[in-house]
Amino acid sequence: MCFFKIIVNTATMFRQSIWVLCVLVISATCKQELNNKRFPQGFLFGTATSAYQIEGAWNEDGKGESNWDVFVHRVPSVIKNNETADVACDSYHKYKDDVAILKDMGVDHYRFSIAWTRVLPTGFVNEVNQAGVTYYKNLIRELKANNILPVVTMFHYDTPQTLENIGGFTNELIVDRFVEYAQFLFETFGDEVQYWATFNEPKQTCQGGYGIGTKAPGVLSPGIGEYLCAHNLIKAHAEVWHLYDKHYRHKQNGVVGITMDSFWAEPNSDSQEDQDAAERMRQFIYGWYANALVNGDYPEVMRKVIAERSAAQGFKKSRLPQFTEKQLQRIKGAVDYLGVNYYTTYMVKNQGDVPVVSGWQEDMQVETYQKDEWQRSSSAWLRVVPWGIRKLLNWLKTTYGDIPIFITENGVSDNATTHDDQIRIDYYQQHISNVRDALDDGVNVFGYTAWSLMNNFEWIKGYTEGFGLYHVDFSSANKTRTPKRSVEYFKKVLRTRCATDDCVDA
Ligand code: GBH
Repeated sequence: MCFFKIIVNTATMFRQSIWVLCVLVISATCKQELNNKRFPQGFLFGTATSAYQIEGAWNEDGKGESNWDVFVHRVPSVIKNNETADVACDSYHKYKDDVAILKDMGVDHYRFSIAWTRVLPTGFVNEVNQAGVTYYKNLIRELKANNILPVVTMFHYDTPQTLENIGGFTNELIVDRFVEYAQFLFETFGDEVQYWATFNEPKQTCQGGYGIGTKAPGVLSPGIGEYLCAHNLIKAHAEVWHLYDKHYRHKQNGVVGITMDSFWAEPNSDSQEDQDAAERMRQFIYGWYANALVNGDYPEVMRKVIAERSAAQGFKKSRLPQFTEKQLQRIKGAVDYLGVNYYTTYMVKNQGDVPVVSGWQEDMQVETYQKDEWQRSSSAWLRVVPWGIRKLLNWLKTTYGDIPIFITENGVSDNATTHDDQIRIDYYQQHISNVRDALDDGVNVFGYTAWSLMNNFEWIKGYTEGFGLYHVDFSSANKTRTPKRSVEYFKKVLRTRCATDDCVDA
C-alpha cells in the first residue's frame, strides 16, 4: 500500500520536512511492492479506442445514423456541455496520425471498434457503404504495415438507429441482424484480423441503454428491458461465435471473445452476508454474461434472486428471461477468450432493507462505497485501486478455469486539459505490476490494453474527462494530438516488457 493520504493531511509548519519524509516512505513502500519481472514472450501490450468516441464524420460518405448520433442530437443536454462526437478526434480523416503515434509508442496491438452504420448504413446487409469499408481496410492496412495487430470490437454501444427504432437489443430481431453484420465483417476483414470481440461491456449497452437510460437510447426499463437486452445480446454473441467456428476459423485462424465491465467487488467485512454480497455483485456484473457463455446459463444466484423477487412483486414469471434447452446448448462454451475492462474497485455490503424497485441494480441488493484513502481521478466513479485487478484476475481463474483472459481496457482519467499526468504513470505502473503478479499466480492472461490511446468523447461526460495517453486539442481544427508525460512511461514498458526500471528475466 502507498500512503498517499499522509501528504494531504500535512498542512502544518513542518510541512516541508514531513513531505520529504512521506515521499521517502511512499517510494520505499511502493517500490517494494512492484513486480520487476519481464512479461513472457508473446504477451501483448497495446492501447484502445472506440468508433463513436474518436471517428467523427458522423454523417459523411454514406454513414448511417446510430443510436448515439440520435441520442446526442435529440436532447443535447444529456451530454456535459451539450457536446457531441460529430467530429470528436476526427480519426475518420486522421487515422494515419493515429497509427503514427501507435507506431511511435511501439505497441503490439491496437484495439478499435467498427461502426456498424459506417459499413452497413441501414443496419441490414441490403446496402454496403463502400467508403466505410475502405476506411477500415485502410486503417487495418496501415496498422499491419507498421507491424501492429488489429484487435477489432464489432460493437461498442453504437446500434444502427433503424434497429433502435424497433427496440434495438430488446427486439429479438437484432440477433440475426448482428450475425449478418458479423458475417459481413469476417468476409470483408477476416483475412486480416485475428482478434475479434463481439461486444464491449454489454452491461453498459443493456443496463445503461435500457435500464437506467444513461447510455443511448436512454430507455428507462429497469428489471425488464435491461434483462431482455442481455438475453438477445448473449444469443447474438453465441451465434457469431458458432458462425466463426464453423466457417471461418479454419481459414482465418482467429479468436472470438467478448469484453465485460469488470469492477472488483471487495467485501466490506468477514461476515458471511458481506462475502455473499460481494460475490453476488461479481456475478451480477461479470457473471451475467460470462457464466452464460462459459457454463451455459445465467449465474445461479441471479436466477434465484430475480425469480424470488419477481414472485414477491406479483410477476407470473421471473423478470430474468429463460434460455430454451436448445439455446443453452448453443451458448455454452461459445467464447474463445474473456475480455476484461478493469478500472476500479468497490467495497461491498449486503443491503439490509430489500429495495422494492425491480431493476438490475436493486435485484443485486448490495451497498457499495469507495474508501477515502483511495486516490481520486477526474471521474467520480473511479478511484485508484491497483490490487483490485490482481484479485479480479484470480477470481476469473477460480470461477471460469483457464479460459484465456485479455485485458481489453485499463486506465484512469485526468481533467482532459493536462499533459502532466503523474497519476497515469503511477496507475499504469502499479496495474501492470499487479497483472505481472497475476501471471505469477498462474492466471492465463495474454494481453494488456491501455484505455485510451488519446482523449476522446467520454459518453455523457463529453470532453471533460481524459483517459488518453495523448492529449487532444479539441478546439483546434486539426485535433492536434500531443503526448502526455505518461507516453514516455508506456514506451518504456513496451521496450523493456516490465513495469519497473530494474527489469529481471523471469
Ligand atoms: C469503459 O467503461 C468504456 O468501455 C469506454 O468506452 C470508456 O471510455 C471508458 O470505460 C472510460 O469510462 O458517468 O457516473 O454515469 C467503463 C465502465 C461504466 C464506467 C459506466 C463509467 C458511468 C459512470 N463504465 N460508468 S457515470
